[in-house]
Amino acid sequence: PVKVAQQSRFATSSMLMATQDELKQQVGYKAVDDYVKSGMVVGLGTGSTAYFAVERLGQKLASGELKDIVAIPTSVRTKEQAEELKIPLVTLDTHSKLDVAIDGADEVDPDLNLVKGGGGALLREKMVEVCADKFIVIVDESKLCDGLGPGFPLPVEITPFCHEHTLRLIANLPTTKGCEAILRMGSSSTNKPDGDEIAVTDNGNYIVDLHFKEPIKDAPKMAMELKNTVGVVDHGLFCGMTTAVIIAGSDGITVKE
Ligand code: ABF
Repeated sequence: PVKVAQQSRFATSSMLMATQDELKQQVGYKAVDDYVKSGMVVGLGTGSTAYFAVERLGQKLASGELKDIVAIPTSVRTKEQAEELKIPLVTLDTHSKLDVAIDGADEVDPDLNLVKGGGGALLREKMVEVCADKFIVIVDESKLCDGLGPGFPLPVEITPFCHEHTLRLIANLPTTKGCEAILRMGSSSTNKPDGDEIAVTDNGNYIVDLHFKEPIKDAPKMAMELKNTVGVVDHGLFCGMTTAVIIAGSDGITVKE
C-alpha cells in the first residue's frame, strides 16, 4: 500500500507540475498571439514563463505567421534561447523604442506593481521594459499578492565594491528598516540561489535580497530610496510600468489592465 500511495502521490505531483508548466505556456503563448504584430520591436523577458513567449515568437517567425520582427533579450540565457530559435536580435543602442515587451514577474499587487529579479535579470529587464510602449506581464496565479514583499524577497542589484557596506545601507533605509538583507549566493548569475559562491549577474554585479515580514507600504517611495543609495545599481520594484497582466489560473486565463 505504501508503494502504491507513493506512486499515486508522485503521479499527482507530476500532474500538478505539468499543469504549472501548461499554465506558463498558455500565458506565454497568449502574450505573443495577442500583442505581437509583424514589423514590431519586441522585448524578450527572462524566467520560466517568459521562456514560452520566446518559444512562441520563434514558432511564428519560422511558420511565417510573423515577419520583420527584431527582438531585444533581457538576459544572456534569453539571448541564447532566441539565437537557437533564429529570432533576429538587436540592442537598445540601435532600437531605443520597443513596441512591446513581454516578461514574467515574481509578485503582482492589485495596482499591477511588480517585484521582479528572482532570476537575477532585473537590470536588463528594467532597461528594456521602460523603453516599451506596452509592457505585458505573464504569470500564473501563484504570483498574485495583496501587498508586495512578504511573498517574495525584493532583489536589489549592487556593485561588488564594498558590497557589505552597501548591504547595510539598503537594509536601514526609512522604508526598509527591519528587513533582513541577504547577499544572494549562487553558482551563476541568473540561477536561483544555491552553491557557496556569491551570485554574479550578467552585468558583473551582486544581488541582495530584502526579506520583509509586512507588506511594503509605499513601493514608489522605497524604489526612490533604494535608487538614491550610492552603490545600488537598480532594484526589483517595477512600479507604474505594467500595461496588462495575463494570469493563468486553474479556472482559465484572465487579463488585468
Ligand atoms: C523574470 O521573471 C524575473 O524578473 C522574475 O524573477 C521571473 C519570474 O520567473 P518565473 O516566470 O520563472 O517564475 O522576469
